[in-house]
Amino acid sequence: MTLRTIRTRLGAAALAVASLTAGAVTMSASPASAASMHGCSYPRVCLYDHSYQNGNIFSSYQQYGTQAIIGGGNRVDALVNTRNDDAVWLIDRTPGTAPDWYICIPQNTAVNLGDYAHPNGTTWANDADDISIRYEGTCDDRGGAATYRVQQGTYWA
Ligand SMILES: [Ca+2]
Ligand SMILES: [Ca+2]
Repeated sequence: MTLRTIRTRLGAAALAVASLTAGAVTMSASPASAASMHGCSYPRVCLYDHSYQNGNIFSSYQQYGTQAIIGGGNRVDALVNTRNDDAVWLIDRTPGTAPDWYICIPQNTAVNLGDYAHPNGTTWANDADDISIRYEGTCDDRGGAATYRVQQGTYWA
């Protein structure tokens, strides 16, 4: 066996290990587990440039209540919520025009905001200014019922 052949076989083995690792990460993202997801450590909420699959985390949060997004408004493209009992709201402030808007991401959920239409005619990518970790893990379906689906609505501060 030449050195070149050995290198090729080692490369193939490394690829096989990488595939197994990727599979394990996907499986660990099950609800109700105190687990990290997509590089975001439990019990944090992480914000990403680009997608949560291929992007990078630019800030993370674990305190209840509303605060300005660290790293800038109109920036976030994706969110990963590793928390088991708390939903998260992203709030788009619209100065001079009431109301503001929010999108609610339930517990143990990862979203790419480009997948959600915003009332402003774009998607929710690059719109949120504030973030709020809630005391309940569900979102309001706007009919008064709790749901584990992403929801949005008007936000009267
Ligand atoms: Ca947008
Ligand atoms: Ca905004």
